[in-house]
Amino acid sequence: MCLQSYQYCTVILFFLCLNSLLNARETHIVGDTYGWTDSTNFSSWTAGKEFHVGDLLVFNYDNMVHNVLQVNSTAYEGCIKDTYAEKFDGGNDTLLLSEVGKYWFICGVSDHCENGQKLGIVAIP
Ligand SMILES: [Cu+2]
Repeated sequence: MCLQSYQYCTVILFFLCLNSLLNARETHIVGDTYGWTDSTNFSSWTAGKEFHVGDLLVFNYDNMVHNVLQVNSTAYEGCIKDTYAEKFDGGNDTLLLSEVGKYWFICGVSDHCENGQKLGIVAIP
């Protein structure tokens, strides 16, 4: 009985290790080679992708023309630019998906958000 449960634990541990190897941190370049622009369709960019806790999001853009605002769902839907939680304007910004949940980003410049420069993702375990 004792031995059996030990073996059971070993098997569980093995699969946990395998699982964490398979879920190794992934880096997602937002918009791929197009980057974070107002002419990229981010709904099609996210289609079919999985975002996991521990993954990185990289926003590449011309910081004279764009920025990245991390916002809530209301600001995302309505392109509200003055209630952001975080603002990035480096032009090459890396963001860690540190917890499970939804993440929303918009560009705060001009009417870029209204024109579709917005990104909503869900990070899963
Ligand atoms: Cu922009």
